[in-house]
Amino acid sequence: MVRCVESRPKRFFLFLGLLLGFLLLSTGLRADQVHDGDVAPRGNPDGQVDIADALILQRIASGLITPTADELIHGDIAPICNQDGIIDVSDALVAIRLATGQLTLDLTPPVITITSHNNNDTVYNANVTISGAINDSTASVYVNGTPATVSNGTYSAGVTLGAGPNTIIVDAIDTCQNQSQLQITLNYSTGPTNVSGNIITNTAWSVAGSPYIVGGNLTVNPGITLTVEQGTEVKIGSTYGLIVNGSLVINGAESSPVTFTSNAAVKAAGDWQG
Ligand SMILES: [Ca+2]
Ligand SMILES: [Ca+2]
Repeated sequence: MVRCVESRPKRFFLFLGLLLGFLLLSTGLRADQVHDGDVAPRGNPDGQVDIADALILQRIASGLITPTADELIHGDIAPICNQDGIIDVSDALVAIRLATGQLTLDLTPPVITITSHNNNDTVYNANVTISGAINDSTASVYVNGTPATVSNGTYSAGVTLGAGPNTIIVDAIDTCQNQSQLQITLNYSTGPTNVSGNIITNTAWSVAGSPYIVGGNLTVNPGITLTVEQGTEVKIGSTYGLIVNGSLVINGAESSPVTFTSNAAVKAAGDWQG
């Protein structure tokens, strides 16, 4: 006799899916985690705070009902801008002030820009100053975790780069804990790097040494691979050529291409021989 046995992993994932669905339905979970006071109608909050929200918070504060995980986040609105993780009578009182228009909460993240550099820029000095605009005078700005100087709607901070690509993260956080973040990549090059003659071992050129100035005929020997990584610039001097007897691999990306140009001050077609 052959018995058909359902596999355990399948049953486990079915159980997990049902449990998750039940939890989402029973708690009315929203994707956001905003301390806005919107808890009513229960299980289906309507995007506004009125007296119904204050009443639910009052019942939670009195122990008459148990808050869901979602209500614990959205209902925790006191102390203002400095939530304490519990819902008590002060949260209900803030909700009443919101419902009656005596108070509005700052739920808007600060807007920041980076104006000193563009994403994927190449710089030739390890020390750079990152700067830009910040629209909220109460906000603190951090560049790679270091506090920036904020003044008259602008911020700036010094950063020391390592050779090659560097991730720059700018965080802004206002006094109500609203946050925003920007991220760019800056390439620090120790170049220019002068190259000529024969390449006799597998070699990679990257933005860390860019631009590569070809100052004489350059030959990639048989069996040898020259890899040119994304963002690298190669400048080939007048009348010189790149002769590939081995392999040439170009790893350009759309956002960070590899460029081959003439090294002549005034560039003309046929300056260099491919
Ligand atoms: Ca509501
Ligand atoms: Ca609270």
